[in-house]
Amino acid sequence: MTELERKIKAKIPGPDTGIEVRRTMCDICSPGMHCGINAYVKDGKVIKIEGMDGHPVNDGRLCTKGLANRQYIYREDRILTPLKRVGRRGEGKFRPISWQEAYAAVAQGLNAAKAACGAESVAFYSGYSKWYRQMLRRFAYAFGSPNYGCESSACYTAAFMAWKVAAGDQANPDMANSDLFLGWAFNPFYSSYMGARRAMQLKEQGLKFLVVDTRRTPTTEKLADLVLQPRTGTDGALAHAIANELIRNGWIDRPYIDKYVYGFDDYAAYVAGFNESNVERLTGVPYSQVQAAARLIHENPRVSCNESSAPLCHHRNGLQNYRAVMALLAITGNFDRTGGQQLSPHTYMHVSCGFETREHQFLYETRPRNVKDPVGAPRFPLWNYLEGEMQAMDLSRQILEGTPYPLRAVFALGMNARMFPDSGKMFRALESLDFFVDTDLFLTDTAKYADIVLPACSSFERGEFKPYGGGVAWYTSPAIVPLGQAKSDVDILTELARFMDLPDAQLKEGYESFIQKYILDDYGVTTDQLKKVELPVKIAPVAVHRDYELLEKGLSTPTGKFELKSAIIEQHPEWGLDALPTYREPLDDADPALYPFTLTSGSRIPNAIHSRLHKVPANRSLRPVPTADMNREDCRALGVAEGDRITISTPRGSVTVSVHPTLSVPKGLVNLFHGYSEADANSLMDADHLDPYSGFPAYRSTRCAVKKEG
Ligand SMILES: Nc1nc2c(c(=O)[nH]1)N[C@H]1C(S)=C(S)[C@@H](COP(=O)(O)OP(=O)(O)OC[C@H]3O[C@@H](n4cnc5c(=O)[nH]c(N)nc54)[C@H](O)[C@@H]3O)O[C@H]1N2
Ligand SMILES: Nc1nc2c(c(=O)[nH]1)N[C@H]1C(S)=C(S)[C@@H](COP(=O)(O)OP(=O)(O)OC[C@H]3O[C@@H](n4cnc5c(=O)[nH]c(N)nc54)[C@H](O)[C@@H]3O)O[C@H]1N2
Ligand SMILES: [Mo]
Repeated sequence: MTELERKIKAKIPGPDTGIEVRRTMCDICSPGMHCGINAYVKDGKVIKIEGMDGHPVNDGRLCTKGLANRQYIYREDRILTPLKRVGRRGEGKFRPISWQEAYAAVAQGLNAAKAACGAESVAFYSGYSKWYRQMLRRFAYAFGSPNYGCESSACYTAAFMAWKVAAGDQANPDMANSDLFLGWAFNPFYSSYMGARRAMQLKEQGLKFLVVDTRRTPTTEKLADLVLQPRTGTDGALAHAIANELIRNGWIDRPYIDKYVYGFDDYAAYVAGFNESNVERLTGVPYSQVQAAARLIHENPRVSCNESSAPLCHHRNGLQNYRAVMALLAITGNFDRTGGQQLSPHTYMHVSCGFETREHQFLYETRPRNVKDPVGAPRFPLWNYLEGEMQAMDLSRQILEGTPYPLRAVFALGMNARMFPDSGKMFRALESLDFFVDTDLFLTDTAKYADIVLPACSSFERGEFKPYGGGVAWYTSPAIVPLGQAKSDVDILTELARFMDLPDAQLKEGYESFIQKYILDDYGVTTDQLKKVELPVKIAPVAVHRDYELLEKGLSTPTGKFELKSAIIEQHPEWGLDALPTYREPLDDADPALYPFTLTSGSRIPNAIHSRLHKVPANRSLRPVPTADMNREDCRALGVAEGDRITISTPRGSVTVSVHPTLSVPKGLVNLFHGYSEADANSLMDADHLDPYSGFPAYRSTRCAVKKEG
């Protein structure tokens, strides 16, 4: 081997090897992360990746998912051209067509639905990806439809709504200055590796952790000073019992409550009903542990809690449960305070950037007036009041039933029918549409139902604006040209808006113009400047927190106070919702004699995210077979051992998976990961087992039966 060959084999960059290091980022997980990546490119192909030193999120590190990027972007089922369906829906028979043909077919399909049933009969939907969502929403509005909606109908928004109800806007923990962190449904070791790292560092510096989880996890073992392990979805009852104990002992901040909190007396009277007489029966947690938790809160002056985007709220009582947890902060004077919970609104695409933007203006200035209410509005009035976009958990019902008005076409970016509760119902709904377009990197099972499939490109193949917390941002450049004829989602939306001549000049100017005019102009920065930076740079000053300043000024709640009792809900008795964070049992009405177990599905695993990484060989090899965790005693009673096959069933259907006997789940609970197509957890869920406050599905509390296979 020559010296040059050796250098090429070692992937050493340089003019002689023709290997160049280009800067890009991973967008496989949440927008709060999006780690920096050095992509080693030779002959237009990514041959190696590594974490980027100095990047504000990952500083040289990458997780199991980030390290998968090379295999992910070159997955075998990447779509390389626009496709037109030639077989039955779902069959997967397509023929390649040109972009011009594709745009013409999409324009015709969407306009035909509009002509027949009105613009509102077309729904615009986004899956988990978020970076293009402003453009998609504006596209929907330019088309004349109120029906923009997304995966956030099942992720994060319920928690966001709970904060809006209580405090007027999103609040985050000032963890670095806390004495005690309420890690309520908190396991960053699997869902946010950098979050876990930060938590470990803070623990070393003395931060205490009260961890509340239905399972034993790395967090309960490595971080917790005290662990409470309630039955799934009973967190509201548990939090109320802790509150009652705090109130009884006088361990509350009375002057703070008198000044800044609304509804305390009614709340105190309500939580008095959660006490030593019933809490163990309701939650499974012994009262002595409730007392220990209250004491821990009392002994630690500065307390904050995690944002729970999913597990706390994936129950039919989820939003109320989260309100019950945040109430603990309010009665101990820990809201709007250093080391407590601080208001930190999302200012750009679900990220609390710490600086103001005019994203909101871009999103709403063209919202059509005098149109019908979006999907889900009648069923989820609080959602509609606070969010004003479609609650997509009502999408399959409305498509199939046609009430209150028909939905005939769906234009989707990255739709995964398997993320919806009762995914079978969503597939039936897609089958019944007049017209369905899906845009994805891969020919997914959902895309196979589409009339037209458009090929999107990955974060390595596009440029995008990316701000991070702390007022820093950059604008990435493509590390490689898009595979085949794939395009970036925002270019697809812009070109289609132009093709259809939608009445929105700004939309037709494209994404970069939006970023320049609505985000960067206010700070005197240009997209070109941000494309040249090596690492995200500071573009805006970050507001400094001053204790109780916002409470003194008045929050944007109707009373200006932190509301334990929601004035918005009080003002709308017709919604049939409770103003106090009342508690109700989480489980569905299936017969416990037939369905004696409880299914919780979706606790994160480190190697995968939703539907994305199961087809990536390296990640798949880490967990090749869909598996459910069950308590060892339950396994013994069923006569099953490690790797045996079990069938989990509900009134909707059944899936067969391997079993993993463990002590990490309590007796009676079955823990199943979602996202596998061959064992679809959501085929077991009930599309109507939803939280009436948020519309969120009860992925984490569904009755089920388990039987041993042959
Ligand atoms: N049982 C159960 N179900 C759940 C949950 C649970 O806990 N339990 N969690 C819920 C939560 S919190 C979430 S966030 C959702 C996950 O939401 P999903 O939307 O199911 O998420 P993904 O499968 O990651 O992504 C959807 C699609 O987007 C495609 N995609 C990736 N990148 C791009 C891109 O740049 N452009 C385009 N156009 N497409 C792209 C992917 O290939 C994939 O097909 O699942 C929910 N479903
Ligand atoms: N590796 C990986 N990382 C991810 C994702 C992924 O799919 N894979 N998804 C991303 C997305 S979209 C989201 S929304 C976040 C979610 O992030 P997290 O909220 O951290 O995720 P989970 O692992 O679902 O839940 C955390 C813990 O809550 C516990 N839990 C479940 N139900 C209950 C309950 O009723 N009460 C209590 N007290 N605890 C409960 C679980 O046992 C789990 O240990 O993760 C993000 N990060
Ligand atoms: Mo999520």
